[in-house]
Amino acid sequence: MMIELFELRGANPEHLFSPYCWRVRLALAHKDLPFTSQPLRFTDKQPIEFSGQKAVPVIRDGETAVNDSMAIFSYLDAQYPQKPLLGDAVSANRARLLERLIFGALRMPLLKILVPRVFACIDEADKEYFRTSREKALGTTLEDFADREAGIAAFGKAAAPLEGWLKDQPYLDGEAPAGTDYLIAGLFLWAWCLGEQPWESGSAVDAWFQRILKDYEAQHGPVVRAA
Ligand SMILES: N[C@@H](CCC(=O)N[C@@H](CS)C(=O)NCC(=O)O)C(=O)O
Repeated sequence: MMIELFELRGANPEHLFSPYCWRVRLALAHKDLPFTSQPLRFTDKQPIEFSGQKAVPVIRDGETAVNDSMAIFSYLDAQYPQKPLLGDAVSANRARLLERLIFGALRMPLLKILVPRVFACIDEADKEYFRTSREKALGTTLEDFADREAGIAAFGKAAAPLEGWLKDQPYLDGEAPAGTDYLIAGLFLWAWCLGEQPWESGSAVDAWFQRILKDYEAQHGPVVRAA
């Protein structure tokens, strides 16, 4: 049986933008694993009840359910060892450390840019839930939290080490892409699919992102992007 991927959708069921769900799509494409997609709204919780929690991505592979993008990477490496994402214990641990560091630095700047765009593109049925849950988590209104200019400036600073690294080699993981590339590219796809590009065209980071996007699109077709 084919792997099923439960993932977040916008008002358009083909509009995917969750950074965590993108990580898993990129990882499945990396391993050439076919899958079927179950696109869900934030408020569609029943279809993932079997996973024992309420967040996507979730994959179902036969009898096995796995949630959390990092845990899914580990599962895929254990079950489908071709083209490792995380590699041996030492390298997997380093990927986790990098994820923590880079994610910590990029998430808030991206949120400041993207919150209004997420709100605009989600289904009507999700709007109240998204506003209430996010305003509680952020401690302020979506409108007061959002700050596109500040977000873009902070993103540029936070991404500077990546820019330096990618001037010297094509992928974060070296000559070929692997887990760290997808963990971080998921964040870039979040922005991209919501119609933003907070990095400079022609930068090393841009060239890296475009390589990953092109490889993915060669396998799965064009990515739906908000205007
Ligand atoms: N640590 C999880 C985070 C997953 C997550 O936060 N997913 C969001 C979508 S981007 C979600 O499903 N949220 C559920 C909700 O807000 O009710 C992972 O890496 O997969």
